[in-house]
Amino acid sequence: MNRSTLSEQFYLDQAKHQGATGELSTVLNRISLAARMIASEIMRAGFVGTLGYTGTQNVQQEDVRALDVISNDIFGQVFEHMPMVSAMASEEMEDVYQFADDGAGKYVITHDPLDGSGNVDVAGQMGTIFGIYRRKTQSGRPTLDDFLQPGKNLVVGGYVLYGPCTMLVYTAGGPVNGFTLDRSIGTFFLTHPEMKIKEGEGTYSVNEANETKWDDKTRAMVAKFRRQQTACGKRSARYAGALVGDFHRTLIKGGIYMYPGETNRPEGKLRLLYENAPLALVCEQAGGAASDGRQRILDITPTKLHMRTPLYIGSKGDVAEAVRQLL
Ligand code: FBP
Repeated sequence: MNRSTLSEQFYLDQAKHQGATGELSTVLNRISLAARMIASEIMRAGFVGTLGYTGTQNVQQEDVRALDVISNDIFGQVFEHMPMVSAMASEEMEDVYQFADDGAGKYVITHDPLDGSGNVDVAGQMGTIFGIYRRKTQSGRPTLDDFLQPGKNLVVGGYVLYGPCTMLVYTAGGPVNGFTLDRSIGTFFLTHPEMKIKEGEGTYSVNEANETKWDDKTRAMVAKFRRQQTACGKRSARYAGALVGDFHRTLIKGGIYMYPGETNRPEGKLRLLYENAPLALVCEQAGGAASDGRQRILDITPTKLHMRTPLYIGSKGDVAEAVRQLL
């Protein structure tokens, strides 16, 4: 395998190719730095005692883990004093966080610093999900309005997978490329160029223990996938309990990941701005699809920072079949 394609060089080449200023490649470099720092924190959590909870709850009313806070702080650290980035929105922060500088930066970042943090104590897969938007407001400090944009406005969408290896996968609106971290030298190398999702094969991924919370149509649809009774044919069941892990497998093997709405929570669990939209951009750029069961995820304009939507994401045929069954 040609290991010459360093991520840093790739970002620069891509920027040059797009006639860009290179500011975006600087932002991508910072994201890969955050990924390496978070990967290192995860690996040594057992030694330094950062497994477990902090005893506090976040804006989602979820119990916060020490690594959730550490990962969120790392994003704050790597983007403080980055003139092209003026603010960030995070799963772990109630409001928009404005960086100290004059706030003139043209980009804002959305992120889930540690997705699947429930897997911390069991050494399971976890991830970071990120999106970069160009601000809507040209002057002055960034506002909430700069974040309430549909996913189709994303400049970059991507994720980091922390597992047996650490991978960074993103699209800047063009092809989807995957990089693997060589921990011995702390550098990401391009290992998965121009990723394309498979059609007509793969797995289905949903937490079937939530079945009693679903309406009849959703229950019937999932049952058809379980019984191999959909137009998609055979699909094995897989569920890592971490969106990034389940999505990454779906991107490589094909199939579908679902987090349906529930009768008492029709909007479901997952957050549009920093979970569903960035992954939807990656999936669509890889030839797949992403829906909330009724419309394309990338067409939905968030009405609030922590807005949730149901998610059906994966191979075009599987998502179309799931949506058809929900009609
Ligand atoms: P966070 O860990 O970032 O809150 O993400 C939500 C998440 O953990 C996803 O990663 C995962 O797919 C899903 O929730 C699991 O939910 P459930 O336990 O209901 O299946």
